[in-house]
Amino acid sequence: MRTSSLTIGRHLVEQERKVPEATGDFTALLWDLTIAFKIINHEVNKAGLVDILGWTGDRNVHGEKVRKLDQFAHETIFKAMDHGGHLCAMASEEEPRVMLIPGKFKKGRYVLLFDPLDGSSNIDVNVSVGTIFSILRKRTPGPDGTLEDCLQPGCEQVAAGYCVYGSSTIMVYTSGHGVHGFTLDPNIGEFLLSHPDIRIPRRGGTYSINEGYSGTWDEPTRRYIENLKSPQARGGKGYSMRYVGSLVADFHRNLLVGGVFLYPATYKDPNKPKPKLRLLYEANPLAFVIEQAGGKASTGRRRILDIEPQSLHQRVPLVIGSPEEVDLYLNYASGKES
Ligand code: AHM
Ligand code: MG
Repeated sequence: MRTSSLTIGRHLVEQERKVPEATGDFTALLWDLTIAFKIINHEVNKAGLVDILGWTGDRNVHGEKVRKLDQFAHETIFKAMDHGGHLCAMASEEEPRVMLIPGKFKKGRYVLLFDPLDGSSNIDVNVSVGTIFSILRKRTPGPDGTLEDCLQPGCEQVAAGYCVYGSSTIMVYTSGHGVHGFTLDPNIGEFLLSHPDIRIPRRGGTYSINEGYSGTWDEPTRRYIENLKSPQARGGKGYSMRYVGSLVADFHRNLLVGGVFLYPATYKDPNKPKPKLRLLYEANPLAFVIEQAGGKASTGRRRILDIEPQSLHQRVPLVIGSPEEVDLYLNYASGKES
């Protein structure tokens, strides 16, 4: 049975009416994005039937092998968004430089940053993957977007969210007025409001971390996780560990039921901390969503949304989820708890 017949299109228009100075540009931008999500969803669902699994033979800016579906998702978003007249530039996890809007199209006043297919190492084995996006307002003069327009702290985001291509396809977004989730009804091809005004529980019974790397964690992280695993944790109720390996899927579960996701820096070399997740395409958009839902996001030392980005593909440690779970980690990180 359908729980709501409010389409994302109508929801966006209703949100727009609340902002007297809105031009409709931003609404149209988000609408265009939902079209890209539907196209990617269609292709992800065909994986295995058509020749879209496996590698392209190239490596991306991070030195990772590029999967065909990663490339497809990247191109789909670029092509869906380059001609709407709303954007002045885009940047993608799969592309080393800022991507400008082709000269033949009108330029707009927004910048789109995206991870086209997060968790893509899971594609070939039918585990959920997703797209993550972040929208900023242009702040430099001139028609074309610049690197400076992309390198804004996360607290400047106008909107952010993600789409999970999972057992059902769900898009979650915030434009600074709460967090809303829309499930794709495949029968009518529309995203329908299924999760209005999502609030993350203040505590949760789940932690998500790649425990295979425990030998490379710093001391506070090791002690924090040990504490979660003790039978006395959470007043004796204990924690469950859940780690899909797709940030977007792990994040979505914790957002709905409460919990914490951690990807700390790893220390194979004690002098060289190595974080993995990208500030602009992963940490910032999910931090905006979690804070709007009542949660927290930190590197362990500072709030994610306060970081001034230094480069397009900067990586950061990430601890994100229920506010009291993140606070507990921060107590360990600052030495208040040991
Ligand atoms: P990707 O954007 O290239 O897919 O990489 C990010 C992914 C996250 O989705 C996930 O949380 C993490 O990498 C998994 O990494 P690991 O296999 O090291 O645990
Ligand atoms: Mg990713």
